[in-house]
Amino acid sequence: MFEKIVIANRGEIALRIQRACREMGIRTVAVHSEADRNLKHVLLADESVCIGPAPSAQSYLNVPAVISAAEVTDAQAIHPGYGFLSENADFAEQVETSGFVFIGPDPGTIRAMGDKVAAIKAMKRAGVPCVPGSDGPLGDDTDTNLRVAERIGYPIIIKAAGGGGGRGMRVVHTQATLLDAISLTRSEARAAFGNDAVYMEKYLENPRHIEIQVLSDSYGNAIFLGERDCSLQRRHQKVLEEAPAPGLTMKQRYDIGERCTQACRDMRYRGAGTFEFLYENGEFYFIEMNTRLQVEHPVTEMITGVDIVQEQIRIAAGEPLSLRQEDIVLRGHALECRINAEDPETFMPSPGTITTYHAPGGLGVRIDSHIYSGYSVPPFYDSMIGKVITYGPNRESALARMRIALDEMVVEGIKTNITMQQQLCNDPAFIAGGTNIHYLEKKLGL
Ligand code: MV4
Repeated sequence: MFEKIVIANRGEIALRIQRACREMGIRTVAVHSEADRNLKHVLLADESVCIGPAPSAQSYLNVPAVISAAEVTDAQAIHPGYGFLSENADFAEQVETSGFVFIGPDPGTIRAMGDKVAAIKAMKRAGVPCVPGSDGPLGDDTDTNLRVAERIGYPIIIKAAGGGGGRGMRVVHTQATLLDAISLTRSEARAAFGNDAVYMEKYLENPRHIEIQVLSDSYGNAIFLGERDCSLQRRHQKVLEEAPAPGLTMKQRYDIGERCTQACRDMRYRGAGTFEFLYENGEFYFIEMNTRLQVEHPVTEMITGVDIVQEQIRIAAGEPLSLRQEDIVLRGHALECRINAEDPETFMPSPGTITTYHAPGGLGVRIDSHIYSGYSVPPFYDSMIGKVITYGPNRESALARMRIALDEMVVEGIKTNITMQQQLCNDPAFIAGGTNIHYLEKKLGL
């Protein structure tokens, strides 16, 4: 096992990774920007290295600086967390050529899954159900493109192969606007991702977003840890997630889960991963794969009892999975509310000093947050300041505990979305369960 790991991230996830390392007896190196000297995990780290000025491009995205920190501290591995360099194949490659272990899949897999056309191709080959669409990237022949669209049937969505997470896509309702939409998406994709490959899919109008968590080792063992429903989102930012997804049957869950683990074996996938699906009328349609630890991983941890971060580290150290599929029991229900430093009216970031903080607690309440009274939320990074996760024997119980936890939570000095989360937890459609990806934006009047 590693003796020392560099945590190449900040905020709540850096603290989360540090806690996993501590439990495994691994020393931690916190790398941070000049604006982040007072981050909780930096203050708690065995060692810390300042890697550059506040802007991410000069610190958390500065590949040579992160690798140098591993060199000067004599660490063996680098955990990238989520965001920043976590899905950067070039970074993973440079980590490895510098003699360190990247805690994640191999660079080739990251690169392949970053190309959405290649990802879909790999999934089709492995028997994972995909959205009806073009077979690969679109060419320049207009007649062919019109024919492909005709076969799929309108509405259609054009997506950039280099996009993902809601970037580089356009919905087309009629044949009349198809060709312009392809050209526009292509030029935007060229400018944004340096890759003008685009593809076509049937546009699903009212799906839910359900994702499957997998763990896969270097020896061909792959397991799934159930699913998460992440349908509650605003502008492609998830707001509240839960596990399991309301209304799924065990058969549906195991059918799709086994497709995903088969795909992991086929791809020789290594590490933790997430298969993202749209779910509509009882069917799953693969859209993207994430090759990183995700923000919402705790809801899966709560219902499985598996520490996903520790498993990532064990897999990266070359250990075989200690769990078999039969060992995974999905028990109870978990919810996660993301807490953001933002204006509740405009959703604009609201950085500043937290003058008072009272964390909620009690049975089935987990707080993943780096904030403390007197901490200043810097304006340079994502506005998420923590996550309230509740667990209960069933959804009603987890929801009751979430309402109580949000009521108990006090964050003063900055604006937050806590009242929005409280309203959501009292919303009849959300209480009923199974709302689709458009529900929250409609409720908020967007
Ligand atoms: C779609 C779709 C409908 N049909 N693909 C948006 C983010 C990216 N991961 C894929 N996205 C979508 N792809 C087809 N064929 C609707 C969305 C979508 C969405 C998906 C998941 C969560 C929130 C969303 C919000 C708007 C659109």
